[in-house]
Amino acid sequence: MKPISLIQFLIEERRAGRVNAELSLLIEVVARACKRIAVATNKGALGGVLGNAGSDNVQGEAQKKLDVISNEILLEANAWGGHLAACASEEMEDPQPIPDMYPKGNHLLLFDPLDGSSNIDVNISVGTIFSVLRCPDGVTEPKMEHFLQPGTTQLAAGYVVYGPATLLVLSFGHGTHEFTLDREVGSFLLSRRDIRIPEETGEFAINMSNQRHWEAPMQRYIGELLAGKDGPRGKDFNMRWVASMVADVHRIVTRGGVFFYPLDAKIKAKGGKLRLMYEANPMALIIEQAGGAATTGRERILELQPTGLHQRVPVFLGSKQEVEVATRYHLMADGAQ
Ligand code: P6P
Repeated sequence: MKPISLIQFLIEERRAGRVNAELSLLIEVVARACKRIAVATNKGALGGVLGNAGSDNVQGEAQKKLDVISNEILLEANAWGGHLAACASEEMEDPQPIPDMYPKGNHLLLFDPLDGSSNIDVNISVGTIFSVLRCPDGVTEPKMEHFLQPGTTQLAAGYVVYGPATLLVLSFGHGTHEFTLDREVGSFLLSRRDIRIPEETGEFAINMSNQRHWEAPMQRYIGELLAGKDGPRGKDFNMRWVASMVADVHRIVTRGGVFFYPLDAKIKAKGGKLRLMYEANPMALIIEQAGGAATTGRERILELQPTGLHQRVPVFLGSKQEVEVATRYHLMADGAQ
């Protein structure tokens, strides 16, 4: 049987009362914009879009040309649709209001337009991460504080991974589902419904080069994984690190695993490396809706009360059992202090 398209899926969800018309149209617009980003990334060197843009983003990171292009594609696609009150992006200091000439909607869209962009020039998978919040009633000119809602209030979260295939993974809080882009037709087709992440795993993802900077409980936990079957865990573990969150998370969504970007002495002052509002929160909803867990090593990510649009947090996510073990080690160490 031919898989259903994203649009058919969205109509089903609307009929089931799990999504309203405005939100489903917003997701269609975002998915269409990501198809354009896929075309741009797939051009590689032929598109004249590799390399640095010669500017820095709000994080002080050198922007790739494709960062800027992807950001513009998402802003332009969402300006006229009438579903949004404002957008926020990793690439922009402040929220972007919808231009006055267009109708405004009741949603706020946050995104990392091209996560992992440092991998573009070496042709490793990158992705777009997005999160949808409700715009507070009566707010027509959303300010930053209107975006600072806990991850549990997200109406939708998703990512698109631009890899050998272009895949959209999406959750409205009623399961996590995967769509594969059929390039010949130009449609996203449902490839996995109600994904379940195995609770146990033998695979972890972390940037080991930071090991000497980790907190003691992280040293202990990873040390036990590395000890393998002769150690306290009694089994061998494999390791992966793509350094593209969307690619690492998608591997976990596909076959299980656990991903860590813990606090370390280098980044402790900043609160972590990954951003809460448009990386950790959307990924946490997707992972939890697939039966996994997502914490900061101490707290459930989705329950954090945000304090800033570009706030950074530690991220432990993936197969529930391993996230729980690593989190327990941190809480025990805190309790011992
Ligand atoms: P590191 C990419 O820059 C990113 O924000 C995530 O996509 C990725 O998981 C992480 O940073 C990689 O960080 O320190 O290994 O380069």
